Amino acid sequence: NQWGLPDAELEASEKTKLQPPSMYKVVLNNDDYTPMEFVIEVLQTFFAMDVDKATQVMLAVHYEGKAVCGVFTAEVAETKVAQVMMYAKEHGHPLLCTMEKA
Ligand code: NFA
Repeated sequence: NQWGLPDAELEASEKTKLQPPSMYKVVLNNDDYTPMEFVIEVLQTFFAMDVDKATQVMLAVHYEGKAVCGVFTAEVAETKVAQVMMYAKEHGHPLLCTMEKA
């Protein structure tokens, strides 16, 4: 530890300092049916991308199978996934959005 003391002599507070939150990648997965324009709209709407960035990410998903849309804390990542899945379902598209630990 930073004090050069045995761990047993550290104050409890030294071991219970708040850790940074775990971060999660939100991932879009390719499919054969969702229109490219719809994926671009999703990336602009839920991930604040401009049309050029959204097009790049959409094409990365299309050609590579999946791509990361952003990295967020667990609660934000869960919300993004739920919003994208609900939006796709509402529009009748099978687009799949998932999250994985960063
Ligand atoms: N592969 C889809 C198509 O050719 C486009 C797509 C891109 C779907 C990214 C899902 C994610 N219409």
